[in-house]
Parts: sequence; structure tokens; C-alpha cells
Amino acid sequence: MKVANAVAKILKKEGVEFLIGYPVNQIIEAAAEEDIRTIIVRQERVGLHMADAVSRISSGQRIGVFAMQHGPGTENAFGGVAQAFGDSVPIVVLPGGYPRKQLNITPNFSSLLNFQHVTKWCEQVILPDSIPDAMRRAFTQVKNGRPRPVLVEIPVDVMRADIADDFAYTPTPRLRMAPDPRAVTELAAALVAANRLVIYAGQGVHYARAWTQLRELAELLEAPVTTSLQGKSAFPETHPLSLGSGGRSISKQLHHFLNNADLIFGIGCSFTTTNYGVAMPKGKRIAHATLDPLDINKDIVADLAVAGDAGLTLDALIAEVKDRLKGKPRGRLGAVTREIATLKQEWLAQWMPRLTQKTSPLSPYRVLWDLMHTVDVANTIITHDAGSPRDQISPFWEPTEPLTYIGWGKTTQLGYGLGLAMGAKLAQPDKLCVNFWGDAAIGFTGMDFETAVRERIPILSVLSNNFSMAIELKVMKTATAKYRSTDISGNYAEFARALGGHGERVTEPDDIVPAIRRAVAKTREGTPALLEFITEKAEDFSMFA
Ligand SMILES: Cc1ncc(C[n+]2csc(CCOP(=O)(O)OP(=O)(O)O)c2C)c(N)n1
Ligand SMILES: [Mg+2]
Repeated sequence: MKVANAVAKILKKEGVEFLIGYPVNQIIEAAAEEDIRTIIVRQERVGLHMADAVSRISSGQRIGVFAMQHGPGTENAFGGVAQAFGDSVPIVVLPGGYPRKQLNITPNFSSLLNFQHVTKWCEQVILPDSIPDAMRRAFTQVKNGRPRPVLVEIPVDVMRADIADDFAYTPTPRLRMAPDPRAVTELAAALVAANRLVIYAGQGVHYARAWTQLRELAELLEAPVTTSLQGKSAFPETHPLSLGSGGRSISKQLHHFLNNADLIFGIGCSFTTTNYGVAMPKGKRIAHATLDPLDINKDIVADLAVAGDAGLTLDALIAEVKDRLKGKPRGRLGAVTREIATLKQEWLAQWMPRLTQKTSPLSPYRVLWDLMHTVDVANTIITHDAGSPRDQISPFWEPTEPLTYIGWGKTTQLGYGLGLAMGAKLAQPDKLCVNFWGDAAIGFTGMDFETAVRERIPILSVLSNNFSMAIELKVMKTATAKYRSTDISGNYAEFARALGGHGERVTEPDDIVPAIRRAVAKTREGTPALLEFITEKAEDFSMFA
């Protein structure tokens, strides 16, 4: 058999249900022969974002796979892989390579050389017989340890070469790393001793599917919980102990509790310094439990550290904490939840005029508020985009179920959200999958709305069109005044209709809810929808100095 066919058979054995790709790559044809659904995008980057969401939404239980051609396809894919690396998403990338005769000779693009720093495993296969070994290594790495992209580059002549029909391949295992019991004991003692503990959950909780344990520990300790953007939806934000999620913009209650904490316990998070994550106030005691020791003592100093799977760590902590509390809660719950509720009320009261504003152009906050109160939040998966949309939505959207919000931003490529919503819809066809983005973001990846139409991936795309890069207005004052450098134009409702989807432009506050209802109905019929809300150039965010 040909190597490309062997790769497809291995994908099948690894449980891969769809291959997202862009031609020419012989694995696409071979996958179709194996009844693996092939999904062809309009550009590589978006296909990688889709694969990324498949992995995220399944906690890495289903691995997103993307294949593209050598040279241009591979070059154009770089952003998608880099974004998955930045946000630690496990995907398998299968680029073609130049024929062995020209491989690694300038100016031919080498995946092996160029993807080293945006993958955790990057291999080039020279010998046809090495394919099963290379795929075994890649799948073992992508399913274990810290989630991140892996890549196997296969030169086109290797793809066409023969390999024995009876090659051996056993699906790779998933292993969980348990924390050191002594470190857990020390950490449990500190958690119980703390007076004003805040729990900060990262996406490690999603990958470990440890949502129940997170909630149990928080309730045992009667401690408030926040999440990173990537961890958003790991804890129900309607829970009385929720502080909402951390990002560039945050709730007043989160700001208050972090600043008054005597111990911050990060679980399944990296504590990476980033503009798109809430900064830990200086001088706080930090306990850091995470899978990859690479993150420990990286950007913040950990007073206590535990390395291991978030689920196993939480299991062990729950047992230790129960032991210490001896079935007697400390009676803090009432006071803590009252403090949260009071602050939340004050904060929402302050924002309510924006969230319910009746002006045209529309307040983007009003659009989001109406969206959240019109859709079935528990059965919706939503993601933001780079720019104002992220900072507008993340503090106010309250997920109740795990993996219903895809948060991101360790690197923040405009246009990422569309592919994420499409990948989420592939993985969870019964959920309403939504991306909320701006008119700069749609400029990057908008053409792939056509992929949603053609491949029958009925997402709802919510566009905040303010005819501007509003978030850049403050830093581009002269360029805007002299050359209108932050202006953008376009009619995206017409664009969506031209591509075969449902498109509506909404300008009046009273039309927001009916338009959302119509669009959701369209997605149920199988038609992707794009709602273009004409919004003001808002520059206010829920930020605290
Ligand atoms: C690929 C890429 N280039 C540049 C940026 C920097 N950037 C972040 S937001 C933004 C403008 C966002 O404008 P828009 O999407 O219209 O949202 P708005 O702030 O207007 O609501 C820019 C240029 C980025 N995040 N990604
Ligand atoms: Mg804009």
C-alpha cells in the first residue's frame, strides 16, 4: 500500500472522524477511501482553527487533524499552528514536504525547521517504513503531557512510496500523571489555613474533565472561584461562589477578591503573563498546581507547587481537605457569597445602562446582553475574537456548562473565532455554535463562511460592525485624523447572503432579539447565519487600574 493510505488507516485506528485539509495532500484522498469525512476549507489557517476546536471541545478526547500541501500550504498554515501552540491545544498537523531530492534545499520551505518552535513534536519522515513509528510518536505526544500541536512532515514522494500492507500499528494510550502525595498534603494544609482563598482554574481543568471536583473543592473550602480565559466555563458562572472569568476586562468582584486574597490557588493554569489574562496582584502567596513543570516559577513565583493532572490533583486535595475539615464546614459560605453578590450587583448596576442601551448605532454590550438572554446558554458554545469583542463579552457572558465558552488569547490572531465556532459545531452538532467578532477580524478569515455553507456547518456568526478598528483608536490618533487609518468598510450581511448563508444587518435595538431568533432558526435548518450589528465605536471596558 502507499504511505498516504497507511497514514489514513492509522488515523482511523486513532479514532479520527474527520480530516480537515486543503489540497494537494494525498492523505486527503486516502482518508476519504477510509470513510473519514474530509472537510476542505478556503485557507489553511481556518482549517487548523477548526481542528483546534475539535480538540478543545472534546478535552482532547478527539484529536483535530489537519493536512495541507508542501510549500505554500505549509507556509500559509503557520499562523494556525502558532495559535494552537500559544494556547496549548493538542492537534495533529500533517504537511506534505518537497520531494526528497529537493527537501531541505533553499528556498524550499521545510516544516521540520520552521515549525520547531510552535509544536511540541516535529518530525520529517524520510523512509516509507518509518511512517507507523512517526505516527505513533506523534499521537503519543499529542495525547499525553501538556497539550500542544505535533507535526509529521511527509515528502510527496514518500507519500507515494510503498509500505507493507500488514504494517503494525496499535492505537496509543492516554496516561495521567498523579501529583506527589507530599506536595498535595502541604498544599491542602495551606488551602485550609487560608482565610481569603481564591481559586483560579485554567484549561487544565477542561482537559482533565475535572469540573465536578473543582466545584466540590470550592464548596468544601467555601472559596470563590475564577478562571483564566482558556478555563472559562470550567466553573458555572451562575454559581454563588463564582467571580466570573479573568481576562483583560474583568468583573468588580474578581478585582476585589484577588486584591484581598491571602492565598491564590491556581489549578491547571500556566499563570503566564499576558494582556489577556488577569494579572495576579503583587505580593500574594501563590499555590500553583499544573501538569507541566515548565510553567512553574516561570512568570510568577510559586510559594507552593504541585505537578500533575488537574483531576488527580483535585481528587487528592479533596480527600486531604475533607480529612482536615472532619465533615464540619467552617461556616464561611454565607459571608463569602453575600460579599460576591453585593459587588456583582453594584458592578452590573453600573453596566446596566450599556447592557440595555436603546441607541442606534447599537451598544455592543446591548447586543451581547440580548444574545445571552435569547439563546439557550447551556446549549450554546460561544467564542470571542481579538479586539474589543473579547473584552466586551468575556466579563458578561455567564457559561453554566463545561466547554460552552472557548476562551483564548496567549496569542490572539484576528479571525480565529470563526474556525473555532465551525470546529465546535463539527464536534457538537446539537449545540448552537457562535463566534462574536469585529469587522477587522472578519477581514482575515471571512471567506471561510463559505466553507460553513458548503460543508453544512451551520454556525451563527455575530458581527459587531463599527466600521473601524475601534480598539486601535486610542493608539492611532494621528493616523486616523490624517489618513483615516483605522476605518474599515463593507456590507457583511450582503456578503453572507452572496456566499449562500443567511445574512441580516441590524441597526435598531428593537430588532436585535427578533433577528437573533430568525438566525438561530436558520442554523437549525442547516444554514449558517451571519448577523451584522451596526455598533458604535465603543471604547469602554470593565477594566480596573
Ligand atoms: C493577525 C492580527 N493582527 C493584528 C492584531 C492586533 N489587533 C487586535 S484587535 C485589532 C483591531 C480590531 O478591530 P475589530 O475587529 O473591528 O474590533 P473593534 O475593536 O473595532 O470592535 C487589531 C489590529 C491581531 N490581534 N491579530
Ligand atoms: Mg471594528
